[in-house]
Amino acid sequence: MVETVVEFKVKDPSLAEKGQRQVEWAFSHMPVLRILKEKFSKDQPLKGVRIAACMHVTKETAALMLTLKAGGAEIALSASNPLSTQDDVAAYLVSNKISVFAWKGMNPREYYWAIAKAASIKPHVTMDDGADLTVMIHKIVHESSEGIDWEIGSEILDKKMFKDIYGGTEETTTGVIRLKALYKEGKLLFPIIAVNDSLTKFMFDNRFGTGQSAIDGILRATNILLAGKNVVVAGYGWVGRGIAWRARGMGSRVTIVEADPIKALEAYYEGFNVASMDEAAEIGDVFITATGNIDVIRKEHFEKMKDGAILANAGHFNVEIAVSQLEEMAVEKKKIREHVSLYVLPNGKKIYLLAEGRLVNLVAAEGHPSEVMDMSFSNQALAVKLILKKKGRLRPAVYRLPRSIDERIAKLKLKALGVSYEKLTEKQRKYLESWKV
Ligand code: RBV
Repeated sequence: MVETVVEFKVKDPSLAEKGQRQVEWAFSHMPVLRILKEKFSKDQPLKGVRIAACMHVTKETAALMLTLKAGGAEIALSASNPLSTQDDVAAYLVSNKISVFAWKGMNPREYYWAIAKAASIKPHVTMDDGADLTVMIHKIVHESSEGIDWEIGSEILDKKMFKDIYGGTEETTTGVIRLKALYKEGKLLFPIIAVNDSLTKFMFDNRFGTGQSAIDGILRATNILLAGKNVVVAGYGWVGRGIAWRARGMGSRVTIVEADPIKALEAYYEGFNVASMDEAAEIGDVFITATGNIDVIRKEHFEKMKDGAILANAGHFNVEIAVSQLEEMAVEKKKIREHVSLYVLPNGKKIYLLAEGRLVNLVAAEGHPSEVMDMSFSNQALAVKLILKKKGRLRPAVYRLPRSIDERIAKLKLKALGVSYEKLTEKQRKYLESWKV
């Protein structure tokens, strides 16, 4: 037998055994993905397909990668955040002949180098969380010569490597926004399936997943008592909603800051305090951003904050809290716990920043629980299968998965949970369809 050797760069390959136990734990909570893995093993729908993936290297992502591999795919994986990699999991994937370029604590150059290495597999399919991989590929093909990603990517990549791409998938809201912008500019090169936009993704992962994991990250980083605290949540999309409801459940007084008047009104009638960031800055003990936008908390807000305010971000990029402004204002900065940095302002006030303003749930905790990632990553696996089925027949645009896939995943999940749902009788179904003019 010929052994295939895969190229990789991880922190420590000897962590593989520990990683294996983590991945088995994740799989044991991912019944839908387990069913798909078995089916993929049998049918080999991804045989000979090369996938370049840029995802958080977690135990759940490992379960997805092993599912794709079971279906016959060849995979190269890089991290989608410099701090979110679980090093033991990365090692375990390498021991399974998956090409991984990821370790916790990469610097920006290493981060983009790793993405370029994953892209150099000459992919048929791309899989992204935040669109850094897809954007790098577009910069190489369009020869845009802009930014650190192009600079590093162009040392390793060549536009010819990307002529066989059938399509790509995108996991998260921010990535979908970026790719839709590329499409609008007329620059999108291949079809993208916005996995984020599946109902069985965003209603569960974004809401219950982030709702729990962001709080988990804040608690692991600080060990504060949430009961009685004034918690300010910026953004009342699916992520903000999840965080707000969970913080309320822990006994916090929750204030929502929202720029969309309809969402602000919704938050108000759901019983939350609603305020501008200017107002909220003065009352908050803990601030959590979940907007997808830049400078949501900035200089004028830091100036108004109470002594001891704690800041965390749950959005994909580290742009929501204006960290560089905080750095400029501070007269002193020091790390006081693993994921807590103290900034002292000229007036002596202390502000604590968690996880450097990066995704607190993936940096200070383990990301979303496996149970919700089960549905997100089942959507990913089926999206890859769909890209192959439709190969050459989808024009470059951003697509959603069909409703039938959402329903299939929901049904499998309900079955695994042992929950029955109601079936309409023929008479009921006809009744609903009988309203005509
Ligand atoms: N996310 N992945 C995990 N445990 O692997 N946790 C969160 C995990 C994803 C989630 O789907 C979200 O859309 C994205 O991270 C934000 O980067």
